[in-house]
Amino acid sequence: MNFTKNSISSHRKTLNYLFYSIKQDELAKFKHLLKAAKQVVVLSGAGISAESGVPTFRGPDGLWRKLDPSMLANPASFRDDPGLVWEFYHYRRELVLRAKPNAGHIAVAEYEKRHAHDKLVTVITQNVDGLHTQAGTKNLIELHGNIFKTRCTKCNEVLENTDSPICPALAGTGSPKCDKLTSDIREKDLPHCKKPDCGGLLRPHVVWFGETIDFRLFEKFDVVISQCNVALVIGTSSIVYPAAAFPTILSASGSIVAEFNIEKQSPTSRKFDFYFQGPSAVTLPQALND
Ligand code: BV8
Ligand code: ZN
Repeated sequence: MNFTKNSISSHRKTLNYLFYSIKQDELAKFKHLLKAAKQVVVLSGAGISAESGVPTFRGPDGLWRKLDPSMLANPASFRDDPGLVWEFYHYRRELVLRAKPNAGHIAVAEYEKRHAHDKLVTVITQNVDGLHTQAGTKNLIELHGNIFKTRCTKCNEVLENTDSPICPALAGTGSPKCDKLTSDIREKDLPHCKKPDCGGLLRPHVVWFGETIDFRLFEKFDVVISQCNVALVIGTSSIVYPAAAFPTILSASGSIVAEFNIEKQSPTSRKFDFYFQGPSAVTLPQALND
């Protein structure tokens, strides 16, 4: 069997993936602390959905049409070219509609369910893909909204919407490989509010850059963060605020903080109590399987 260089390296990656296991002594210490915890916070970012095939924002597969997502996830771009922004979201909706929660999402949801009688587990996600809900997580805060909800720009009505496509004009559009940086879709062909006295243009019900998080969530955060004993920070580059500040605030308020990330950690960059390197679909089941 002639192994080419590629097949060897992908073979090694698979083996590595299969036999990846966290440093057992660190894991034992973490699990001991987690066992005693009454309030657990899970803060997740795009990395937890990577193994479900959902591109991360800043990973190698993260860019869309050479545009930084933050150039699309903002109100000014929507004002200037709503068709282009809707193509971006149509692409992601269609991709996520085909995605399934992975072992990481499921480990978190099953941990919450198994400890319903003795711990309060709160999941705060930056993700808008709805995969935590699909995995069964109940106590969930979708900090940045959800791409399967629309909000009317005129009457502010928020509705669930999993239509595929969300409107005929978007069918077959949104390919990330196409090099067009504008859209030909006319605004009148984009999704509009069905209320007879409204008809306003719909937007995805997500928080764009430059928009504030729902202030009602902050009161909830104060309680959750002040009472947290152990926090798991999963698959986030901690670049986007205010979520990026949460791990430091949690640590400062006395919580044990464990990071789960695929990146190798440089010795100096360790900021919190634990760092478990690896794909979260592998590391989370090991960390939460009590
Ligand atoms: C706010 C929804 C008050 C949309 C998102 C200038 C003007 C205006 C605002 C600002 C400004 N400068 C700074 C700001 C604040 C701004 C901000 O933080 N900007 C950053 C870029 C510096 N924040 C805001 O605007 C927020 N609002 O501050 O309001 C305000 C208002 C006006 C002016 C000032 C302040 C609102 C931010 C919300 C933006 N919306 N999403 C959509 O999704 O379309 S954020 C977007 O990024 C996603 O939600 C995503 O989750 C989030 C963060 O990214 P990550 O989740 O961390 O993902 P990333 O790809 O970066 O990293 C993935 C990680 O996973 C990596 O570490 C990787 O190693 C790891 N990984 C990969 N694979 C795996 C893995 N780990 C484990 N296993 C694997 N298999
Ligand atoms: Zn409306």
